[in-house]
Amino acid sequence: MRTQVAIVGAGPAGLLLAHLLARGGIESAVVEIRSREYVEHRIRAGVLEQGTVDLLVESGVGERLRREGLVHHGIELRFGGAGHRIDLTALSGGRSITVYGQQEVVKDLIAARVATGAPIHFDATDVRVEAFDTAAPRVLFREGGEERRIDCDFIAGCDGFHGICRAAIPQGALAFHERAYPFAWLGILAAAAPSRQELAYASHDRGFALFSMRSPELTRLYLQVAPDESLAGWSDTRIWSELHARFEGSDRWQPAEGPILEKGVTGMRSFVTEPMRHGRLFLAGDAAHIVPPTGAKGLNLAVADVRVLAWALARFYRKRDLRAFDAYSETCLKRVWRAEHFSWWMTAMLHRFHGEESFHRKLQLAQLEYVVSSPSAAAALAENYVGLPFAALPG
Ligand code: FAS
Ligand code: PHB
Repeated sequence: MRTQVAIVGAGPAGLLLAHLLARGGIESAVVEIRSREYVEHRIRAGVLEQGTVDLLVESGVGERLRREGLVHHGIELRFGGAGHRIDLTALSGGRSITVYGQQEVVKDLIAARVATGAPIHFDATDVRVEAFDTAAPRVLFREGGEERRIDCDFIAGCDGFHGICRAAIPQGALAFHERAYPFAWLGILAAAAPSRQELAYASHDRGFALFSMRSPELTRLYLQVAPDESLAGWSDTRIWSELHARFEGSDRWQPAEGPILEKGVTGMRSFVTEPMRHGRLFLAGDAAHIVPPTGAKGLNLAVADVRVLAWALARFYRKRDLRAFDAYSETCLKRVWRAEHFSWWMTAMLHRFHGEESFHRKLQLAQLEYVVSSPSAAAALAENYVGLPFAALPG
């Protein structure tokens, strides 16, 4: 097969890139190792930045998002037995977040892709990327027992942290910057009507907890647990009991309980690959970087990356201008490092570092007190949380 851009991975990065390219008249083919059913039901992120929502709506895939997404203008930080609202919209010049599950974004993007009839290969196996340091790169894979080959001009590595594209780049060509955290998140999806309108982040002596939601019927909750925590030790009763303990406060608010539909443990890491390009292979999204989910940045960074990549590819096909590709990695990494810092900062401020001396916990509480009492400190959190404006891209 022949196409202009071969995209490895049908997560938010790969699917949105395919969609943006198609709107610019650029052909692509998407190769995905999982089934359509699997990727459309993988529960992950839940918070969309203002810029992400604007881009999805402007590019014609935001109709259901506008209808079903929950627009939020604030979050609450809970510590020391009290809740403190951060007015995101007032502090960020009118910007907001929208709660809309990542799997819903994926469904909308796959529906848009399928409607165009453009190729998307699910259930691929043995995916390989080759010759991306030449002008004739290619993607090889097996589909239905048949060997397949896509000849293309460029390859977009959108295959996530555990994909093959980053690993295909020759040793020594990339630099990695990473940090591991001494905890993980145990996440649950509960069939319970959210008992509050906005998200609540709790920093309790017992550990961090997060209250979020997916719809008027579904509550999403997270608990800080040990980095190698096994779900086996967490009965539904123990989960609810720990959540109630960590959300305790003088307002007596508590998450409503309900049948737990899904449980999972997600490790926490910060990771950045530099540069995000090698020859005609471009890395985007989790294939290039990972953030701890505390700042709700992972999915939004993937969107920001492919917005720049789609722009660079459009400039090439419109003007045969290769210089835009030179700007890709540098432009993306500016936003990536801002989001890496914010995600690390939120994580360091809100989680319990068991084993740390009492001085560390006192510093955390002092910082939380400052953030909720100083308008400028709260504004710094708000503008990062709703998402800073996208980088300007020359026409
Ligand atoms: P993705 O990982 O979403 O997509 C990569 C795709 O490539 C997948 O469909 C995969 O099947 C496919 N693939 C892998 N190897 C391949 C190969 N060899 N060939 C072809 N395809 C291949 N972010 C938040 O903001 N908030 C959260 O609460 C949150 N929770 C998360 C929970 C978990 C368990 C994980 C793993 C991540 C979470 N994230 C969260 C981050 C997450 O949302 C990512 O940032 C987001 O999925 C990034 O999108 P992509 O870059 O498209 O990568
Ligand atoms: C979620 O709803 O899944 C969510 C919300 C905020 C975060 C992380 C995850 O910081």
